[in-house]
Amino acid sequence: MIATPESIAIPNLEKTNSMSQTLPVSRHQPLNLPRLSVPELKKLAAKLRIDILDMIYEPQSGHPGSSLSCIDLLVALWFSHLVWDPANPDWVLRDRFVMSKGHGAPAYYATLMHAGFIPWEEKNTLRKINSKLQGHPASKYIQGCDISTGSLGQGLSCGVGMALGLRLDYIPSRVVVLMGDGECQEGNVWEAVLSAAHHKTSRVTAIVDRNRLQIDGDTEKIKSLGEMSPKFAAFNWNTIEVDGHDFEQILAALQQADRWAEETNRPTAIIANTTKGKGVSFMENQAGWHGKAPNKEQYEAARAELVAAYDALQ
Ligand SMILES: Cc1ncc(C[n+]2csc(CCOP(=O)(O)OP(=O)(O)O)c2C)c(N)n1
Ligand SMILES: [Mg+2]
Repeated sequence: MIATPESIAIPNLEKTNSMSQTLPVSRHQPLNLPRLSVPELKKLAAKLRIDILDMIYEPQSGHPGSSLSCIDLLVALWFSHLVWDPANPDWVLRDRFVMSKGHGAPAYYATLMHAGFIPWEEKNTLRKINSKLQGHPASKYIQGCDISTGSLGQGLSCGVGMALGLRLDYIPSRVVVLMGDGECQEGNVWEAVLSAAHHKTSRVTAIVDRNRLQIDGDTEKIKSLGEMSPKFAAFNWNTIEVDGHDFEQILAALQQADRWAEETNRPTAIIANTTKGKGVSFMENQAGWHGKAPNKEQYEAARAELVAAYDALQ
């Protein structure tokens, strides 16, 4: 499936919102907003995987497993779904994005570098003193970043609050929140899930990076999350499960979330089944690579794999 501008659903502004208020604000899709086809998205994600590895190797610090797990989701979101203005990061009608799993910052920064919000010259400054690229995203320093994150469990509450604020201002923007699965063991997440359903914030979409690993191992052994879709459904959310590395599936789910936002009063949870460390064979499904930098030998081996995968897409 090739995503064209026409295929990108923007909430219907003529309709009423879930509080039965007429939405008077209209918005256009900025002309220079990058919208990539699926082959282009695949290639971009393969390229950004290399940038993530480089970024973490340089300071010998960061979260490779977590970043490689979610980069396909971020690329699909930013370059085929979210509406934003490359020339104006603060455009009031932009969609809002919350990187609730803030430790995946290298993936987020690589995405925002490609979006043009962070200069590529800053790539080698991750986690360095006085760098804007802190270990976790700080909205004060990062253009295109709507809220600082890193303390797990809080992002969905922020996203629901944003949606309520947007509604008060009659702004029809969508709010997308990306969470880790281990993060969903935080009680705050489920308070936010309740709030979103109660307040009928149907334009909120929560994506769970369901890689089944957290910092110390298997989520199911540490505190079982079980089947996540029925849990969200029981809280009155729409739910959909996808392969979080399959762009067709990710984009179809996001388009479904848009339809549901107009047709139902419920927010949507996308459970994205992913592989932690995706793309580097010795990092895949290994909790030990959650937050550890590779040494020189490991870096060279990992980079060779990622470059080969990128070249194969040429
Ligand atoms: C409130 C809070 N507690 C602990 C941490 C430390 N921490 C950082 S990442 C992480 C594990 C997260 O696992 P998961 O949500 O599954 O993320 P992913 O697998 O995508 O890395 C923990 C415990 C934190 N950032 N915030
Ligand atoms: Mg996880």
